[in-house]
Order: sequence, then structure tokens, then C-alpha cells
Amino acid sequence: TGNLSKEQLSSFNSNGFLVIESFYTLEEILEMRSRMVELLDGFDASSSASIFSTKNQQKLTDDYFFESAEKVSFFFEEKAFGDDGRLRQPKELSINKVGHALHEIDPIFKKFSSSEKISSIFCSLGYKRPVVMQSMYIFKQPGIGGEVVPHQDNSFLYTEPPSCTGLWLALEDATIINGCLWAIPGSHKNGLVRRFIRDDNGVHFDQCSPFYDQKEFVPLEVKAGTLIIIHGDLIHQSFENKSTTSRHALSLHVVDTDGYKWEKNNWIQRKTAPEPLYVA
Ligand code: AKG
Repeated sequence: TGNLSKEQLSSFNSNGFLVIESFYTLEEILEMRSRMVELLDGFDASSSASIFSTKNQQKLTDDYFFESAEKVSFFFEEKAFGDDGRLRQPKELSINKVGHALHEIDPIFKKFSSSEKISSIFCSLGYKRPVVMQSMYIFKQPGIGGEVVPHQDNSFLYTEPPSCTGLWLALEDATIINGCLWAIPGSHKNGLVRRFIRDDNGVHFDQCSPFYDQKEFVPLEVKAGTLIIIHGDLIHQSFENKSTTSRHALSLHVVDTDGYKWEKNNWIQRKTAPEPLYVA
């Protein structure tokens, strides 16, 4: 049995998300943020110019992106570069995210991504052999932090049948002003609308995005240390950060690997099999 109460499970089942305040202490949060300062310090910004965008997917078709599935890789904000091709701000204020195997490769992020508390959530949700398939340290930089368009996580991390759950941990306070998450409550009940497919030409969506009425989204404003559990079919998004404060978050995506098959046309194709959080 896991750590989620009956009330929490029933709220998760009806809304498609669950907010847990003070999941990690501010001390623990600081440990992750400090570790990221070190990782950024060691990153040579002239070594790569891979940009992450949720709109211009053709930019994602490079090997740097595919190989990041098993590495700690750095992706720039679309608006990080000036017309001269140079960074407009220092590198630590230009990165969109770091991913996608922080949880595996970095000892600090590994500790917080595979803790007893994390495992216990998946126990509560009935996972038999949960695997963290990707981790992202998301910066949502002041002034240039890009939007994340409405999506479902099962589109990107597809198993047959679908089993993705997202964990989104606030490493800083997230507000409407600095680009918090927004979600359509209950939207996970309508099923998966499209998939993000990898083939010989790169990656693409198999369908256009449906139109979403912005009035249906509710903001999830949370304090640093709060964890948001996100159902794989929940429609969620975040807007550009036009404020002067960043909005750091750690995002983990977990699938079940017992009774569920990882699709061969997902963008993540692992060379080495990832370790499960536990085997039930
Ligand atoms: C996800 O991790 O699935 C997200 O949608 C993150 C969006 C954000 O942090 O702005």
C-alpha cells in the first residue's frame, strides 16, 4: 500500500491531478537547485545550440535530442539568442531545460527521483513495475521562459495500454505571473487525442491539436516543495514567463512496464533498459 489517502486518490481520479504541499522540504529543494547551479557551471554553452520548443517540433529532430534520453543534456530557450546568434543573457538564464536522464545519471537528482516517497505514490496508484522514463529540470526563465502548449503526457510516453503519470515538483513558487501549470479538471476522462511519433524523418504528431477553450483551464499556483501528480491523459499547459522571476521545476514521467508495452515509435528508445523504482 502507498502513501496516498482515500481522499487523495478519489480527488486524483476525479480531477486528473493531485496537489501535495510540502512534499519535499525547502532544504531538499535547495539541494536540487544548488546541484543544478553546479551542472550549469560545468556546461560549455558553445558546445551545443539545441533549442527546445513545444511549437516548432522540427527543431527537435537532431541526435542531441534523441541521445538526451540517456544523458544530462542542455536545451536553450527559443528566445535565448539575438540576431547575431549569440546568447542575449548568461547561459544560466538561457536554458529552457536539462534532461532527460538526470534521475539516472546525477546522484542528487537520482536520490530525489527514486525516494521511498516517490515509489509509494506509484504503489498507491497500483503500478507493478514503475520506471522513470524521463526527468526534466525546467527553468521557465524570467522574460524568455517559453510556453508549453496544451498536451497530454501519454502522447510523448506511450505504452500499450497507456500508463504514464507525471510528477511535477515546484523548486520555486509557481504563480500565474511566472508561468505556473494550468489544467482542465477531469479532462483525463476523455482519452488520449494524439501521439508524438518518431520515425526515419524525425518526430511529428500524428494529428493536429484539438482546439481548447482557455476558460476551461484552472491555474495550479503552488509553493516551492509542492508536488503535482498528473494523469497521463490530463490536458495541461503553461504560458510564457514574462515576469522577472524564474519558475524552476523538476518533472518526472513514469510508466508501468509490467503488463504494458513501451512503443517502438516513442521518441525515447533506450540502449540500456532502465531500472524500475520497485517490482511488486
Ligand atoms: C510536463 O512536464 O508535462 C509539463 O507539462 C511541464 C510544463 C511546465 O513545467 O511548464
